[in-house]
Amino acid sequence: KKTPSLKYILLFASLLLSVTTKAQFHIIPQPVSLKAGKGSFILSKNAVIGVNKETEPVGKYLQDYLNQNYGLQTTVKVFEKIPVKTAIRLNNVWSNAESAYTMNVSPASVSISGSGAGVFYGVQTLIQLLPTDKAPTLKVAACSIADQPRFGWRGLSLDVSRHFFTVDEVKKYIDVMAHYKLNTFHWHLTDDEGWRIQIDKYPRLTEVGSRISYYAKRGEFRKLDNLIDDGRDGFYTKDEIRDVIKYAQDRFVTILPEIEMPGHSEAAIFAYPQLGCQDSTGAKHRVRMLDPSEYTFKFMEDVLTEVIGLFPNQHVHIGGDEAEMVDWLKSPTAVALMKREHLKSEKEVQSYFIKRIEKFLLSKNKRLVGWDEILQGGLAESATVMSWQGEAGGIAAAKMRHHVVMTPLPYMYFDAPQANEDLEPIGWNPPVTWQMVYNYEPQSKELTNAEAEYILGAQGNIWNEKVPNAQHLQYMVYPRALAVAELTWSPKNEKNLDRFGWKMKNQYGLFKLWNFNARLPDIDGVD
Ligand code: TNX
Repeated sequence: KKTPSLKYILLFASLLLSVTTKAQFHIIPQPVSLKAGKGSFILSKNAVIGVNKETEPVGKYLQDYLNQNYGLQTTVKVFEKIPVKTAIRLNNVWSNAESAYTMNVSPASVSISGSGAGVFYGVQTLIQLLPTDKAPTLKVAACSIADQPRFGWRGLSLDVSRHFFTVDEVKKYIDVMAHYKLNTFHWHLTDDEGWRIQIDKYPRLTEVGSRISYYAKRGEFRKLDNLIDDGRDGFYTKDEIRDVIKYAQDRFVTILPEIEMPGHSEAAIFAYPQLGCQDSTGAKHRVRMLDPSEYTFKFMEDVLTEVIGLFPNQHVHIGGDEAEMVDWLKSPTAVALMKREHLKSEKEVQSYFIKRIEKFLLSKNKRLVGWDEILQGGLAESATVMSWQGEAGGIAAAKMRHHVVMTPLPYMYFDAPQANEDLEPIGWNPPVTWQMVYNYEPQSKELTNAEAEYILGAQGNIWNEKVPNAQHLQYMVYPRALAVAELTWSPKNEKNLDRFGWKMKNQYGLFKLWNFNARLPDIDGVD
């Protein structure tokens, strides 16, 4: 018998080595560049986390994480120049690439450098490399990583109108988003089924508008579909909103508040009937549409003024979807407005409405975001379009040199079941699998390179008509949100469905550690 030549033995050994070393790095989203090193770093009790003044909050965040999840005590020390022998070093360095970081893990230490959010993202990468079984030895495989995001908008929405979620539940949602480097939390705060944000000037919005299930039960309100007793009602006080904003800021998450208009406004109209579209007899013939009256514009501007006072980010979402515009044709206010402003159709009334709100937002230094219906009748000058009815609206807007966030049906709709509908009857759209989400590409082939620059990123959406509690919410959104994280962060040429599935499976331990109820597909059985 011939013995295999040295060449083959070496080849086999190196293959084995590459498989075993690669196998340790199940990072989601996939970093831009990742090289395995030799050996591993052991994070031990009382390790020092060396920080600069700028990275101190992130150092404390890591310290809290290690304490809460592993019961491991560490010390955060502030230095002007962090000594090289420090176990974990979080260095603030200048970089012109937003959110970029580098991470080097050697048997002696972990060094993370970046600017702004970069160090925070490096810490998230480190967190994913820690074992998840509460093992006494926290071992991290040596490696060197250089990383930065592909898109600036890596979003996830939450509808708190159809079901109310508590501050703690919202925080948990934001916390897990941030672990996967998602950075935009779209907070759908108002809709037909409930108004969820305190507005001082109009107290009935929350006194009445947030207690819709109570009124529905007394028969004073449109009967809601599938009325579920618990979890329908509630609202956030301004202090609670500020608390959530701070919590998100600590995790480099921006909050995009959404106040719906001119449709989806049943809760507001129930609280302030004068807002509602009237017919010529003065009776309200529809309950969901705002009347385009001076009262309504003043009301909405007052509301937005208070919203802007709370949320420091640049964008405000004003909804704009599914307006029942035919109602306006019966409204004397709308008919008079059409005459006065020479508007030829109800779509032009909608465009007038949105443009007027945009003008107001611009006067406050804010930019308007709206669902793709805002294209109808003429798009407001500097509006950002969220493309949800497929990609057509987003493509049209990008060609007009408007910013776009891609959230198209079906890929980004997490109210759909994730697998066979018989197994998961909850939801009304056909199933959207994690594979479908993962394969979505936000920069459509129909765009030139210059037009594609207007795609800010993508976002997963969840609507909660049929989502009764936080456990179910977590189940609906994850693991599909992991696919959003990778497709918005990682380079296009790093897309790899098999590797992603394998990495996803390696997150299950983290979900358990975080007590987070994600769906756990059987990857080997490809479910
Ligand atoms: C349409 S998506 C809506 C939501 C509903 C959803 C149900 C969008 C902009 N509007 O208000 O919850 O359908 O799938």
